[in-house]
Amino acid sequence: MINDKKVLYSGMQATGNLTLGNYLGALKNWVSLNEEYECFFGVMDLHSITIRQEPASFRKRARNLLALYIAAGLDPVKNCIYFQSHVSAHAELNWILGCFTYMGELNRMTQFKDKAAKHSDNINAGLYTYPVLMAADILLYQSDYVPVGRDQQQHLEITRDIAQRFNAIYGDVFTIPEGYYGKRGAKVMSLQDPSKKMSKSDENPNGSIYLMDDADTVVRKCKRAVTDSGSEIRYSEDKPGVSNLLEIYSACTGKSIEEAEKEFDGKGYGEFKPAVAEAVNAILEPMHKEFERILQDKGYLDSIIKENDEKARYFANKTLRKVRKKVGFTDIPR
Ligand code: ATP
Ligand code: LTN
Repeated sequence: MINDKKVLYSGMQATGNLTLGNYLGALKNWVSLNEEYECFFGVMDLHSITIRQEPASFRKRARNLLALYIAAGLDPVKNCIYFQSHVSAHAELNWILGCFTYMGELNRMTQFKDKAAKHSDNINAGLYTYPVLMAADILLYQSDYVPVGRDQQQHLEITRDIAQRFNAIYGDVFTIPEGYYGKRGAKVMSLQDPSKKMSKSDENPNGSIYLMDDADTVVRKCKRAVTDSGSEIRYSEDKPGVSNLLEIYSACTGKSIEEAEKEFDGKGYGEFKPAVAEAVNAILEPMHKEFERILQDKGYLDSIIKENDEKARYFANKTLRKVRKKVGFTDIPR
């Protein structure tokens, strides 16, 4: 607990450009959580280098991601938004927890298997121990809740196992975190293959709407989105393309799926697709303006980064000191 509130922790990697899926499925839903929880949202740049990054564009992308958190509505005073690599406690606890994690456990991680297959030229140890660092992220802040998508649930499970193992040896050191499954965010599928989720690492850029896409690009991508046989605008399992567009329309306008179906009853794709694009642009345009404003004010962004890094360090170091003591490291003379 911090300030009588339970702690909630999440973050995104600074790999690739964020998509509408990341926004509607995660970011948008984070915005109001600080009313109930003490929230930490990291830019997970340590995790990002498990895949090779080009330094100049990586530096820019990580800073842009933090600015995008703010532009999407995360208040940097009410939430702690910070860079993982600025808080060295993450790397330190990662090492310690690595000594409490079994290779057998890591061998079962499906994300490692997927990523190793995808990046067969660079199967590095960081990719393998990725879940240990994620456990360190979560446990450092004594987090109660972690909003994660289905693909990260296995990592949350191993985090709980590591924490319970550590507590069983040393007493109550870590809060055991739980998944946060509050208001369900929309699941957005690829515009080119609605059986796949929209993803920032998709090779086909037409499948994803990026948060930084300009209005014309959004219109073009929506127009090109694959649809299904028949011309009816109806939500159904046998119409994955149209259902996905309806889901996007509903999430962007706040209208229910039923309301949206009624609105387009008897109308064709010629009217529906531009309306979807317009709804998406109504979300993206103000976000772009805010993003530019934040990035241009370097002094403002730097001061936010400093304050939030400081806050993250304070809580992280508190836990790390406790862990060091429990494990039996010698005191650092002051
Ligand atoms: P990558 O392609 O690099 O694996 P990604 O786009 O799948 O990335 P993640 O970084 O894995 O995204 O996820 C960040 C957050 O966004 C997670 O909380 C995840 O659940 C959410 N998210 C990602 N894609 C979608 C989607 N298509 N629909 C809804 N939520 C999504
Ligand atoms: N692995 C996550 C990003 C991530 C994270 C975390 C999420 C790193 N550390 C701690 C929640 C809590 C991803 O790729 N979505």
